[in-house]
Amino acid sequence: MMRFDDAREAAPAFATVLDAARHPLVLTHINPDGDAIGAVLGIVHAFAARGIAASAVVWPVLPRCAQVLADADRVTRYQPGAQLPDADLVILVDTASIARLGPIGEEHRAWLADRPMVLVDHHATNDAGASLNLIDTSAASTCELLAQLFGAMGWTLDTAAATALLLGVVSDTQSFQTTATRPVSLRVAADLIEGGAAHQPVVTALQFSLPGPTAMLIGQALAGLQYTDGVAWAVITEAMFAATNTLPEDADEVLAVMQRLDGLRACALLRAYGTTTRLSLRSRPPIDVAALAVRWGGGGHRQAAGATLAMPLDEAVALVVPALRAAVDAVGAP
Ligand SMILES: [Mn+2]
Repeated sequence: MMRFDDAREAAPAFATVLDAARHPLVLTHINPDGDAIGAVLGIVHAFAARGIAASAVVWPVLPRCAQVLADADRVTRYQPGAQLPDADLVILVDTASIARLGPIGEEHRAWLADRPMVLVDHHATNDAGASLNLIDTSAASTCELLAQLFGAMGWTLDTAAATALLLGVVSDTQSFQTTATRPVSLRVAADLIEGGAAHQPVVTALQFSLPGPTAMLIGQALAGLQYTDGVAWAVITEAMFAATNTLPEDADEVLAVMQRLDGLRACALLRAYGTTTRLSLRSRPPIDVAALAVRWGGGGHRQAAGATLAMPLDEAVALVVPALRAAVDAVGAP
């Protein structure tokens, strides 16, 4: 097992493994976001330019912003019980552990363990379970890391690959606003745009494409917003999703508004997901919400983390809100 935390240092080892792959399979975490799908398609296009057809499987669906990316419709949406495409190398991106693969990981644990696996990620809670790992927790996105890695490996990126990576860089930094954003995040974006990445379609896909139903979901969820002394929380019930005809990923837009609250220190969005509750946590430094998420079997970054709780919404609220309040109080006054 090899682990690197710097793309340049990792490049020779990655070049050896990626150059030898003939049937790579790219996987990412459940409910892939812009960074995850940008990384998946960035890799698929980088291989395609070298004459290698990589396959990619996600679960359950691609995020809406992926529509702007070439060949997004060729990413397979996993059906529980299905086989995975034959592969001589598994490439795991933006994923902290096999458990974060959801049913793909649960149903193919032995198959995955039998194959060489490389991993590129920036999550602080990554368990480095692959044979070759690049985990740079200071990277603002996995796509930023991949752009550095491909550059150091000497792989040239075409417009399709560069656009996919740019989507990940811009979305995971929330347009270069997150605390994780660093000078290299902007340099990587500049290089990608210089290399042909389609900047305006990415911006339109991420910033100017809010669907009407999602706006209504924001209204319903925020009508119940609770906000006192720097701690905010809100819930999304299955009834709200049904009434507005929205999807779980639309909840991210609710969080985006909550994060703008004046004086916010930490916030939680809890949404019903069948018999479980999906929890998303956000904070401003120095509040560490990854530590909280880990307590409930989740993970993430210090300022953005999540977990899936095996309990209904009301029980999850009773568990999470006091714990979030305690975490904020433990840090003391801002
Ligand atoms: Mn990411």
